[in-house]
Amino acid sequence: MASTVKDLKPKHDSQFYTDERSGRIVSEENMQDNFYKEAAQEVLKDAAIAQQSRGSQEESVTPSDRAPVIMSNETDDGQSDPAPESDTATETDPAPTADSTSEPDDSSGGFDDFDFVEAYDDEPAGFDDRMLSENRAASAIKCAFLGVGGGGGKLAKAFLDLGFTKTLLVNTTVKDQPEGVPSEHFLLLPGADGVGKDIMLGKKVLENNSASVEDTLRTRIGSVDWLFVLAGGGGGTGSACHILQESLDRYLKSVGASGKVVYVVTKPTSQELLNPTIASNYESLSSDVALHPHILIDNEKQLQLLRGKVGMLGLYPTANRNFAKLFWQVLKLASENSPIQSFDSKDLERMLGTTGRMVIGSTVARDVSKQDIGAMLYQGCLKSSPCPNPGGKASTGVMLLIMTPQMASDPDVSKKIEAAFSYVGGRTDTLFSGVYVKQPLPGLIAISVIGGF
Ligand SMILES: Nc1nc2c(ncn2[C@@H]2O[C@H](COP(=O)(O)OP(=O)(O)OP(=O)(O)O)[C@@H](O)[C@H]2O)c(=O)[nH]1
Ligand SMILES: [Mg+2]
Repeated sequence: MASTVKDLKPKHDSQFYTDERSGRIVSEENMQDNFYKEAAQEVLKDAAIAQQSRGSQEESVTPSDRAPVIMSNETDDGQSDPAPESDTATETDPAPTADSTSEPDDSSGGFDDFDFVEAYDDEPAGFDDRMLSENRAASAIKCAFLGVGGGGGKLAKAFLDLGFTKTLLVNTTVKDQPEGVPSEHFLLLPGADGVGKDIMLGKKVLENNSASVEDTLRTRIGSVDWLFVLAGGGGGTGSACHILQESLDRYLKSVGASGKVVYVVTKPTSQELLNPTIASNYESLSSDVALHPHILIDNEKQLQLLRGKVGMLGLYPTANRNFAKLFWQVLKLASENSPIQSFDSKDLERMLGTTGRMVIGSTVARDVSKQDIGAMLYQGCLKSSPCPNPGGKASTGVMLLIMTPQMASDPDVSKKIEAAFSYVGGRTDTLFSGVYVKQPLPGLIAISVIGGF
């Protein structure tokens, strides 16, 4: 078309023109007539050439059918390229049109009869290439970790480092993202660059993005039974985490989970609690999670246990790692068989599902010949626990003992172990216990979890 316009240059005045192709002088009216005729002929000629070059398969395709594709593939000289071939746009597909409301194209003939074929080629529902790989860390239950806010994210990273790949960190800023966390484990929520300890803003941002969190859990974490939500109490983001409860429940339900959301939240240090905002944020979080299964980590107690052993920089990373390893032992031992007494996944699930607060701790008894070993193990677990002391009688308890083969074959030790179980059993309504044999060990190791207060 463009070449036809160039050929028809005005020669005289506005009423007569020379048609340079024929050499004849034509009136303006005739010229316009000829112009449109020639233009139409040119278009038909172009279309015929294009059809030939595309081969016989496209004979039924008219230039107008091709229009949107041609437009998008126009080359510098104004000529149109054939539509590019790709895996998704095959020759049998009607060319995509800009107008989505246009009538369906019947020219595809019988190809619609086979449009089911690709549906069977698809990956099964639920597959997504953003899906995080299965946890490498051994565990009796299928679980995931969701860290909310700066402290929550750092705690979550400690589990990721152990091999719990089903870990996601959610925050309102990238600034307190722990180092060394691959981006696929991080979800940045838009709406604020951190919330500066403003729990109301934290709740607003989390609530506004709850659908995105839910969706990301489904696409990256997928099917798990238990979801551990980790948060630092006192800040504005982590302390707001409970606002996600409804979305988290919906996610767990949608993947057919048999477990629940379990919160792991930290209590600020004594120094931090002097600040009224930190204190009220923490109060708000602890009352939000009170009626859910939860573990409270006492930062003051935890840091006191480490001060003098670890420098300032290493305090939280070491505390986080110690807690993650302790908790992991419980998840892992429940997956192991014992020749003596097993604590199985059902016992673990009963423990984790208990409403209220849980206290987890461990201790080592180097001298197993002592008479009061039962009391020693129980008190030792509480004393060296990162959690605040239990308040009242526990409804559920777990006592796991790990001993060497020598200890396991010593009748004297066996008697004392019985005493240890009855000591703890008397302090909880239901006690689950397990005895595992391993070596080398620094002594008799006890891990206890008591909960329901
Ligand atoms: N155990 C533990 N506690 C931490 C860690 N980092 C921070 N905390 C605690 O968590 C509290 C809240 O801090 P952050 O988690 O950084 O706060 P946030 O949730 O990001 O909230 P904003 O920064 O206000 O948006 C702090 O006052 C600390 O007591 C950590 O690595 N481990
Ligand atoms: Mg923060």
